[in-house]
Amino acid sequence: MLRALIWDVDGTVAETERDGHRVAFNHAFAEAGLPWTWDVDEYAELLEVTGGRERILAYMRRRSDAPAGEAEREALARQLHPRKNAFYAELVAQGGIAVRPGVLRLMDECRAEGVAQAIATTTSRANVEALFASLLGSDWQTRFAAVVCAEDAPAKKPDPQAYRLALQRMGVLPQEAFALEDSPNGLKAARAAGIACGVTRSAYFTDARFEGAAWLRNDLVAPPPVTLALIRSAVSGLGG
Ligand code: XBP
Ligand code: MG
Repeated sequence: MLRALIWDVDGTVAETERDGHRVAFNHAFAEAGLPWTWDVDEYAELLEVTGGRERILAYMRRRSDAPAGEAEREALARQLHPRKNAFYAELVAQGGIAVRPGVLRLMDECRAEGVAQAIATTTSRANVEALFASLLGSDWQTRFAAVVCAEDAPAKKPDPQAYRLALQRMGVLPQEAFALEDSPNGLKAARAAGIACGVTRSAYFTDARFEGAAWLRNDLVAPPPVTLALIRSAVSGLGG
């Protein structure tokens, strides 16, 4: 029986990576006087590392103009990352990021049918707050039984920690839940927690392989639209 739907955020709820996080990282680099710019193509590679601070650290390893010592790099990443998140929040508050098609309809359907909802993301809490306040209004938290962010689950996807914590906080078993993801790392995380997972491809993962997905689509609206009935049939088909 389906009791809970667990949402990934970046790429799944909105196209945040290309138009939000990437742009915000570049603002933070410029503000710090660093000649670093992440273009749309390079950011595709950088996304293999989940977590903004971790992504900055991975990038520094390939830059000859980055600080040489590990401790200095860590300190610089810790300085840049909150500034990046502040720029991201500004951009989102200005309405710079639109919700992906079908997301709000499916969220409303869950609420109407008493299916609990949770968020399991590797992004910072401040980013989730900024994005959902902009998309759903200031009372957005009332829609979710659990909101698990990077601060709660420091082991980033593909580690299943965020999903396990979301299940635990809701008191739901893996076979009673369904996850929605857009990335191979997100899918791996959900599957490693024992949760069936549907994938809507986002801009950066159009050609990625998604082995083990319950279904794979370009979005939640392409006919037939993803409804709770469709998700329920995927869960029961998997023996859940
Ligand atoms: C997205 C991420 C995040 C964002 C940046 O994960 O990997 O790191 O790119 O956010 P998900 P932070 O799709 O699971 O939400 O800078 O806050 O890490
Ligand atoms: Mg994602």
